[in-house]
Amino acid sequence: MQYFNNRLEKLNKEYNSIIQRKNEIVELGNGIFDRYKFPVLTASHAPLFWRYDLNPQTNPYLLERFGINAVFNAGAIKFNGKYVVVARVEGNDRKSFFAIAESENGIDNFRFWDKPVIMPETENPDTNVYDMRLTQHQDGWIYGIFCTERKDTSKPDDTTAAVAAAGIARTKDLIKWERLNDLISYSGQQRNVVLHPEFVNGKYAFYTRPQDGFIDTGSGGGIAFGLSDSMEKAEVKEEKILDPKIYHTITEVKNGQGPAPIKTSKGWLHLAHGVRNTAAGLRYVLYMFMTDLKDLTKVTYHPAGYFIAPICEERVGDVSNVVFSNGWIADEEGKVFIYYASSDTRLHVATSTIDKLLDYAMNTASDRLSSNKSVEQIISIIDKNFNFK
Ligand code: M1P
Repeated sequence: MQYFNNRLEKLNKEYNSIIQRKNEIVELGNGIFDRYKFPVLTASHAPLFWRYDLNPQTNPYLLERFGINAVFNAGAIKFNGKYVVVARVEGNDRKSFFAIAESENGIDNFRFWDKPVIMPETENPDTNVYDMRLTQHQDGWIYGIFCTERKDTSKPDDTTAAVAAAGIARTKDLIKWERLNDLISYSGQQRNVVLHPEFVNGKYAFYTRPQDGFIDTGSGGGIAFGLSDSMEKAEVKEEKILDPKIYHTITEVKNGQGPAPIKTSKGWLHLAHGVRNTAAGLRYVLYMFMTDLKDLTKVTYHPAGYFIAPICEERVGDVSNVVFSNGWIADEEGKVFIYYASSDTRLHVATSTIDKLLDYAMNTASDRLSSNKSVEQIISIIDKNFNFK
């Protein structure tokens, strides 16, 4: 009993120190956004009462009974005045599930709600669910669109064969979720599907990511846009590529929409991820672009290269050299909280403002697709600085 109590006291102390620690901005940066010293959510943020049987009669050694491997890719929303994220929590058993954590200020003291989300299933049960994008839609519902992954039953002997589709659920309170049919599309599999917050010509609008296989997006493609008459039976008959993958850029292998875009007076601000291959494996970075307020398929600004790439500790984890984002919050004061995960392991926040992000998106040159053109670009900045007195 003494052993049990000592161990519990130490575990509680460690947990509380993580939950209560203050976060702080890492000085200087690039001016576009601020990074923070500590991740906002990690596996260690999972409450002890999720992981341990706390009864000394049934668990005298106080052994962990349900290990949490990682907490990462989170949808985000400002809800009842709190900064709320719906994180992808992955157990030691490799299954992901959704759990909600909230914070008063969006940068620290995130605390999980007592129980993970109970997500109803369709007639075709999910094997694994992850990467929820939250959209507060004009129709009054909060939608969560996520990847549902199932065994590819057409290849029974291949234990790695899987099918990815877009699962859809909606809620009013983030507690009770109504599961709707998965999105029907006609371009193979889907991951990284996001619901646009407004009706478009009376229809629901989706950002999709057509892909030939479970991992590979195949030839062509990119982030696409399509319309559906309803959410109850969501079906996108036609997907129009709005942000294609491009050779020798950060999106050469694949890309995907991040969270739902933010509406500004100058256009819709988008956050997305781009993937390229390297000798060390795939490298995921985040980038931004803007679309026209009226024509959502028209890209108006597309700064070259990445917006956030993994650095330092962020570069290492279960899937190293990855940053991924499926959640951001623009608050009433014009501050933007970008929740990004590093290396499929932990969740961070970066903060900026709408004004700074617009300045970045509208005044950073786009990728002109050759070394020569990049040199022209940097020389134009140098010359302007030399002539500026
Ligand atoms: O492992 C990196 C990411 O891989 C997938 O993203 P994408 O479909 O664009 O390749 C997702 O599984 C994502 O969760 C993961 O972070």
